[in-house]
Amino acid sequence: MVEETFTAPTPRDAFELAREKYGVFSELKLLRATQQRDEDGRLRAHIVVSVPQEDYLASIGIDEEEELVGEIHQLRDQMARMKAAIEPTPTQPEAIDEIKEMMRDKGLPASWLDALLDPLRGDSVAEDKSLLLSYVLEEMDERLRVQPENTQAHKSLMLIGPTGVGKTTTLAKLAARYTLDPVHPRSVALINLDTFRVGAYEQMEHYAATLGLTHRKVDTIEGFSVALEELAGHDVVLIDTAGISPYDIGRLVKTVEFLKSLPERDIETALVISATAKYDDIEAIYEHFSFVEINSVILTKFDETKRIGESLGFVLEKGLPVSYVSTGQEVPDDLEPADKENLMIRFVEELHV
Ligand SMILES: Nc1nc2c(ncn2[C@@H]2O[C@H](COP(=O)(O)OP(=O)(O)OP(=O)(O)O)[C@@H](O)[C@H]2O)c(=O)[nH]1
Ligand SMILES: [Mg+2]
Repeated sequence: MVEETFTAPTPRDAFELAREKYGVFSELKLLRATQQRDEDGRLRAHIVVSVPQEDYLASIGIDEEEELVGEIHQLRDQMARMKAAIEPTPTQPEAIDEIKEMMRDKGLPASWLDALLDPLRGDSVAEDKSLLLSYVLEEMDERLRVQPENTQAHKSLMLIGPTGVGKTTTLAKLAARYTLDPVHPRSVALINLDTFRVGAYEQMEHYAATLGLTHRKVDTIEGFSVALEELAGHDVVLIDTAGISPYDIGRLVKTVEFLKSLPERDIETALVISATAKYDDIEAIYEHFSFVEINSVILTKFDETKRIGESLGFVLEKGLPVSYVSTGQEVPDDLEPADKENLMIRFVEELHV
């Protein structure tokens, strides 16, 4: 109900005005009536009647539905204001989290970043993105290990790793590098332990023939021992192995048997990893070879990725030194001894991609 006032010379006239306005069917109730003289001394009656809301709205040209919609809008606005007052205003993500996300995006492992950056929370440096970025890069630079190339070492080096990462190609590049070293050319021999893949021996035979190198195909542990004995007079013996997929336990067991069969011999092992691989996959491979002592990591396919952070993150986290980096398919040109500065420059360049 809505209260409305009508004014006329007498209360009866005033009520008549109400009746005229609302008609006889509207349920009007007289609430109050007063009589006063106006400025001219005439008597004026004021009556207040209660009018049903729908009749009142109709009299001013609003139908009930419109009114309801109006009310709903009002309520919605009110609720939005209340919600805004209750909800905390979203805070800016912390600089630490932004840097972590950026570095994770570039492939660095989350656990390594957490361990490095979380202790800084609350510190004023944690608010400064460029400071944090330099801190991460400095730490990477400090922890990244490379194995300097020893051009005079007398050694046996075995390459192990997953299928197709470039073990045989890298072996050929290394063979050429050692053989053709202008200062200390060394005599190199090759051993192929890959008895699994069709064409593996022919692939090595091709490289050996090109470089004029002695090579041996070995199927058994005894044969391995004999081959090493026979080739002991060479400065460097490079040993190729079958690529091992994380699901091929048979090949893994055989490769490990070869390695463990000669405990008295000093065979260096290099794990060959493609820089195109994802961190989790690299870690799975590493776990696979966990019972082999890995002396260094050779990173291949640097030319095929813009995200070397995955493989750098892996060597950082495991504390493994990188010995060589392969940058293409060309034998022998596309191989470089690992250089910390070059690795860091490449990583920093990728931050802008
Ligand atoms: N783009 C690029 N390709 C490479 C690189 N290293 C090797 N490859 C190519 O990768 C392919 C596989 O190379 P392989 O040397 O046969 O690899 P593998 O690890 O011996 O393979 P399996 O013996 O089958 O396990 C070949 O086509 C190589 O030319 C590299 O650094 N960059
Ligand atoms: Mg191979």
